[in-house]
Amino acid sequence: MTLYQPFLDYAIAYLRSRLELSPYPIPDGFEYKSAITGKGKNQEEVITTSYAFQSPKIRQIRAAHVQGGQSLQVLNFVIFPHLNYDLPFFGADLVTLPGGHLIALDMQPLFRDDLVYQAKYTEPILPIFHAHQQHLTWGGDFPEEARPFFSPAFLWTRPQETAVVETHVFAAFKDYLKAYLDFVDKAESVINAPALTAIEQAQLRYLRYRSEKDPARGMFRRFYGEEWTEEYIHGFLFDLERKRQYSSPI
Ligand code: DBV
Repeated sequence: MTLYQPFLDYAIAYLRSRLELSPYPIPDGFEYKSAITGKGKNQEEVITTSYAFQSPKIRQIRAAHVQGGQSLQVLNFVIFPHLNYDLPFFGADLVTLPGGHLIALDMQPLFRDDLVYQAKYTEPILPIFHAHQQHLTWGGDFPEEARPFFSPAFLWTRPQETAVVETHVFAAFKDYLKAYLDFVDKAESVINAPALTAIEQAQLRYLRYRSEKDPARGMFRRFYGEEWTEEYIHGFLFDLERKRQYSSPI
């Protein structure tokens, strides 16, 4: 069992227990991808598997799971609500590289500096954030331009010990996911036209940032080539712009 498999299994089972999940299409060639990296004795198979679901309020729930041996494990898990809800994104980037673990967990806000929005979607999370932050201390610098996309409850940490990932990070992941689904339960459809436009603009801003700055781009290109990588990023991981072309404007 690899490091993040229990996170993935838990998340899918828990989502099933609380949402009416149906499959979300994964384009051909992305459900399973494998490559061999390294030379000689250091050869290692790197497998990337993808999972995707949708529900009445959620446009896309998707996970990318990269398994490449002890020093290369990644679970990137994002929930994208439908554009008629003001829900934040659930964002988890759980990364293990030769240099160590890097953990990002947040309810990523549509409107970072809007105090009414913060009261609705950040304040309820703060007790959970503070409880976990005692074990998961601030991970230090991260790209300044990414700031607008994270909430004040952004759990960002670089644990030294794998045991910390298995215990404290897993506990935080579960608590954030539960809190997120509590928000989903309560969310009511937005019908006001200016509010809908603002949501769409915020979703596109987030999506464009993440697809342009995907920190995994270099890794994926090395393993699977440029063409596969760009199609994976724009056609699956961050696919809103593609999907929008085929649906009528809300
Ligand atoms: N990150 C992704 C996807 C990944 C992925 C889809 C499927 O968005 C993996 C894989 N993240 C991944 C890898 C690294 C990071 C790092 C492999 C290490 C890159 C490297 O060191 O080579 C949060 N992820 C990071 C970093 C941050 C995040 C802040 C450090 C980047 C740096 O220091 O430059 N999550 C990430 C992020 C946003 C987010 C930037 C922005 C909104 O939600």
